[in-house]
Amino acid sequence: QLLPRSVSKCALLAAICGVCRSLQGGMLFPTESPSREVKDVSGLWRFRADLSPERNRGFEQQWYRSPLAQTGPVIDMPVPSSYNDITQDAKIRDFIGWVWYEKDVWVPARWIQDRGTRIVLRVGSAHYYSVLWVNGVKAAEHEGGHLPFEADIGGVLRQTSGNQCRITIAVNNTLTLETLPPGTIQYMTDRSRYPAGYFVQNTNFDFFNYAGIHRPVLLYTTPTAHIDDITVETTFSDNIGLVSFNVSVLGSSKPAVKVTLSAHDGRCVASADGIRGVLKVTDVNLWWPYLMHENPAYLYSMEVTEDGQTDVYTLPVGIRTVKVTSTQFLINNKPFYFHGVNKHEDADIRGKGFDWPLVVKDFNLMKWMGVNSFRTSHYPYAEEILQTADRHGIVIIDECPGVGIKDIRSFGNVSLAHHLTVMEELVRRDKNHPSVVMWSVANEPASEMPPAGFYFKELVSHTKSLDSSRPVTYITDSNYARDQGAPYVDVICVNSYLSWYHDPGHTELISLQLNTQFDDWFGKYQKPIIQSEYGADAVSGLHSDPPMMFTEEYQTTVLQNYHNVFDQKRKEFVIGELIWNFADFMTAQTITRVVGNKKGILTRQRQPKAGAFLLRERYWRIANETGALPAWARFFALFTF
Ligand code: BDP
Repeated sequence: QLLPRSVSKCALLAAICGVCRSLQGGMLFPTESPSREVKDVSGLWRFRADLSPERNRGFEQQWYRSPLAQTGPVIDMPVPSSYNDITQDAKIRDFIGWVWYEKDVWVPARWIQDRGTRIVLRVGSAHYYSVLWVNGVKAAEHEGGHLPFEADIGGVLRQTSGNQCRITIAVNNTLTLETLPPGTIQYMTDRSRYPAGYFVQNTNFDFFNYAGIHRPVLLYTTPTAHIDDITVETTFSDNIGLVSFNVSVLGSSKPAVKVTLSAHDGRCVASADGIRGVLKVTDVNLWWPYLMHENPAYLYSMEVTEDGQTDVYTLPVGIRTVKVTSTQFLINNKPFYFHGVNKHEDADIRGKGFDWPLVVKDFNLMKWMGVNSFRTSHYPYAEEILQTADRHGIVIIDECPGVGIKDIRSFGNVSLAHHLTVMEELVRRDKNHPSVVMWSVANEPASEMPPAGFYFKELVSHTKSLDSSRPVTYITDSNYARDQGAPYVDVICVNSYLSWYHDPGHTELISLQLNTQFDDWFGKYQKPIIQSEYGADAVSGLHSDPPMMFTEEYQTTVLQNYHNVFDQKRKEFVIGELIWNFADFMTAQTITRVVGNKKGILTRQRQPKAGAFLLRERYWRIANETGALPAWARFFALFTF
């Protein structure tokens, strides 16, 4: 059974139950506190790919029932990591179907003995469809590759074992017309060219479909009466900050909640009792983006306690507002210009596996380049990345995995129902991050097709009903002139590849064509525009003058031509520019990709190409023009460039 049967069953159920049902429960990031413990069970796991023709032997033989090594040969597999690039075996790199992970962990005895302790197993993300067992008992099932899922496993543990716990996770990377992103499995039936049972996975997106357990696996505890979710929304008036909060408590019929907000120095600046209310902060320190203020990224600490310290959860809170006019994007009522990048979760060996050295290096590079924002193209990134952005003041456009929706069959009700669920999961996870200023519901869908209008109306309005404090967009391909979704979004985000996919080699046309692009979109919709992708491939070290495609000189020439137009249009209604891409990244093998996409201004190993220096100079200059740079940075910008 190549396709997880339950994928279509779940999606169908969701469609029947109506597209606007809400997810149960919260998804607070597991943190330690006086009432909570966290145990990271990432590391080395046992691994086995199900290479049987139908990919279903693991289920037929119930590999979750006994130690995986007893079912057949297992290999070491690091978690978190994609499994694709870990071995020397192309069959594992290109594998499609179920793979099995297993690990034995010790659960502290006191967790098991204390019946007042809830024990939760949480998977940061696994791509694409996951089934989770604990000691052979099914504990959870989850569809979707970039968002967390968890299971309360206290009951199973108390029934089945002592303190040893065998965790088994089966993960299937098969994509269907109804998954996000969509894909199709194609069986090749010409026996003169393909052996029996031969199939390939087709997709419409331009990055490698890395798979496996991509983010940390954690065990954590809460008391049974516990804080399940917290929602904060912030605003301010003059020097008073307002933080409205809503706390949901489970396992207690009469929750007694106390909320306190502390400043950096630990001083309590506001407090309140009750599950909802508004905290008033005098002389507020607002959360400002990097390079926009002397003291960016100010975070308060909000401590929520339930019933006299029974449960305690601490949430970082940045107080800021976001607004959109027909020509501007305002953060704290001041115009904000996105000078940023598009990224991927992608690196050598680990693929899409979460990796702190890579995260910190990327933030250092972004700050070095004067980047004030990025878009999580084309799926939600790890929560640790969002937390880092909160702490550094890097602004985020938070994108869901709605990429490559090109087939008309992917605009049906089953797809829509799943897409709405994914938006619910995304907003539930990321709603409290001050860095997140906009939701992106899709990238370059075939928005000219008639069903797209209804589809995007539903998606945008549902996202707004989940979170009214942030604008919503989707990323449109400049080719889709007859766009059906644009009327519903707040900000128009346009991708275009002038002198690359159109008129290749003719950089002299960029100015004319880009002006036309902007004037057409603004003329039609009167909404602010972000150039959400532009760029050109450059193989690092390849040179030619006059510039030729694929050289570093060509990439910088394309950038310069775009920049000249941006500099005119940002005086009018263009509110941002995001280069495609921050770094080179892996793709499927095709005749248009030379070991991956080379539109990075950095190599995949994060070394700068000429374009990175060009962009660095530009971004610091733009930041300096705003006049809001901290003194050290103004000095730096003046004398460096
Ligand atoms: C854009 C896509 C992006 C691709 C890029 C490219 O949004 O995912 O990687 O084209 O072709 O249209 O480089």
